[in-house]
Order: sequence, then C-alpha cells, then structure tokens
Amino acid sequence: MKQIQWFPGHMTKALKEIRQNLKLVDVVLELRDARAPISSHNPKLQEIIGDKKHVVVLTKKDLSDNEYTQKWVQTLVKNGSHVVAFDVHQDKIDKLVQKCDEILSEKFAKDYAKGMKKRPMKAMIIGVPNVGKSTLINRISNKRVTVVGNKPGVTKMQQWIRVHKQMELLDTPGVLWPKFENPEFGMRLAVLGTIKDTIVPIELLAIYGIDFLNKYYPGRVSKRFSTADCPIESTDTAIDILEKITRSRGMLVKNSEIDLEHGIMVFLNEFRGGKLGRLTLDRNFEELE
Ligand SMILES: Nc1nc2c(ncn2[C@@H]2O[C@H](COP(=O)(O)OP(=O)(O)O)[C@@H](O)[C@H]2O)c(=O)[nH]1
Ligand SMILES: [Mg+2]
Repeated sequence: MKQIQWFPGHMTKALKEIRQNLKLVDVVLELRDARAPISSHNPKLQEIIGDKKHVVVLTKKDLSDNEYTQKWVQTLVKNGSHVVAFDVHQDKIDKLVQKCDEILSEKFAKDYAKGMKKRPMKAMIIGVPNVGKSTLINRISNKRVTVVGNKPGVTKMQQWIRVHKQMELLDTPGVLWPKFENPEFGMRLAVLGTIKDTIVPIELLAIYGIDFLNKYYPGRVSKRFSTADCPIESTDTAIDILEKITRSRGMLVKNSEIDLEHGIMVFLNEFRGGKLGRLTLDRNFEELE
C-alpha cells in the first residue's frame, strides 16, 4: 500500500496556537471518530499537551459499531484514559461536563481550600479534521462561531463561550493532523472522508470500502444496492459491484455508458453517512500504543 504523505506546513502555526491556548485551559477535550479511535488520534498529542488533563471524546457514536465502541471505551479506560462516547448532534453537553468535573474535582477542591474564588472549568477542543469539532462548538454555543481576522498577521479574536454553568469553552478548536506512520490508518481515514479525497484516488477508496464491508459486515452492500435489474452476486469483485451500483442508480452518460465516478461518490457518501449501517474501521485493539 502506498504511503500517504500529508504533513501540511500550516500545522506548525496551528501547533503554536494550540500551545498558547493550552496555557489558558484546565482540560482538553480530544475528539476522535468512534469509527476509527486509533487512526483519528494524533500520536504526538501527549507530547503536545504534556500533563494537562484530557478527555477522549469518541464522536459519531451513532455511526460506529456499538459493540466495538464499547470495547474501545473499555480498552482506552484500561489504558488510563478518560473516555466518553458521544453523538455530537444528540447528546447532552452535561455528559462531557460531568466527566471533566470528575477529573478536575480534586484540583478545584484544593484551590478552593486555599481560598481561591469559585470559577467554571475552562476547556478547549482539539482533534484531527472532520471529527465534529465545529459542530460541537456551534451546537453548545447556540450561535455561529465567527472567526475574526483570519488573515496572516492578524491575531484571531478568541472568545470564551459559557456552555454550562460549570464550563467555559474556547471558541476556536485546535486542529491536529492524523497519524500516518501506518498507511492502513491513512486508508481508513480517507474512506471515512477525514482526509481529502484527492490524496487517495476515489476508486481505490471505494474498493477498500466494499472489500471492508464484504469482509466484516457481509450482506450489507447487496442489501443496500442490489436490484432485480442489477443483482449483486457473491462472486462479484468490488469493481463489478461499483459498476452495478452506478447502473442501478441510473448514473449514465450519453450512449448509456455508466458514469462510474458518480457511482463511486454515491457509494462513498452513503458509506460515510451511515447508510450502509453502523461500522467501525479500527478493529484491532493491539494497534493502541
Ligand atoms: N452522525 C454524526 N455526524 C456528526 C457527528 N459529529 C459531527 N458530525 C458530522 O461530521 C461532519 C464534520 O463535522 P465538523 O464539525 O465540520 O468537523 P471538524 O472538522 O472537526 O470541525 C459534519 O457533517 C457533521 O455534521 C456525530 O456525532 N454524528
Ligand atoms: Mg471545523
């Protein structure tokens, strides 16, 4: 498998911002995709945040395979992490606040014992692209987050959003890059749409997705896409299946030739959006370092 190269230069700047913001917060909410809790984790995170308290939030739990999500939570907890599985569109922020409170209560109790004034916990969100950072911030702040001065040389105006009586959140998330030392991780993120489609050719992604489903969730592809006119057979290759999807969905160009690229995008969008059922791509618990 080809090594995916993706270390954007602007990450140096992003990292500097994260380091500055870290000084302002009590706790970091690290968002990861519940479908890929290891692949969507930045291996340098611990180094970046040092001994700052941190909660792993496994987002999109509505799209992940519940059995695996539960196992991942257990495994990560066993490994010493604080973990919450979360549906960013539906779950209550209280779930996150409670977890942070558990972790910070001792420190806060000490501060109060020393006579320090009561104050809400300060938190920031961090994570690789597409894990739900903006969605979470927008949802719990009940307003569109406006980015002021997003130009070189202009400092971004940062705001604290009171998201709960016990918590204030920095309105700008820290954007991390995903791990790439194992090309398999890159493929999983690419098929989930976490990293851009241009990095891996879309047909390779779609083939990967179909092979993955046929191996771990057999029957789902044909249940979703098989039709009387274009029945999907067990002997079909991934390419055969993609051609059938394209045809059965009527994606044709002139001369009734199929528009395969269109069909591929339909498959990928449905895969990513949960139309092929809940699934987890990171399935090997030993990949946890
Ligand atoms: N189903 C589902 N979709 C989510 C969840 N969280 C985020 N999304 C979707 O994932 C996509 C990327 O979210 P976004 O907030 O832009 O990610 P960011 O790059 O981390 O800021 C959007 O289409 C969101 O609606 C979740 O918990 N469940
Ligand atoms: Mg965002």
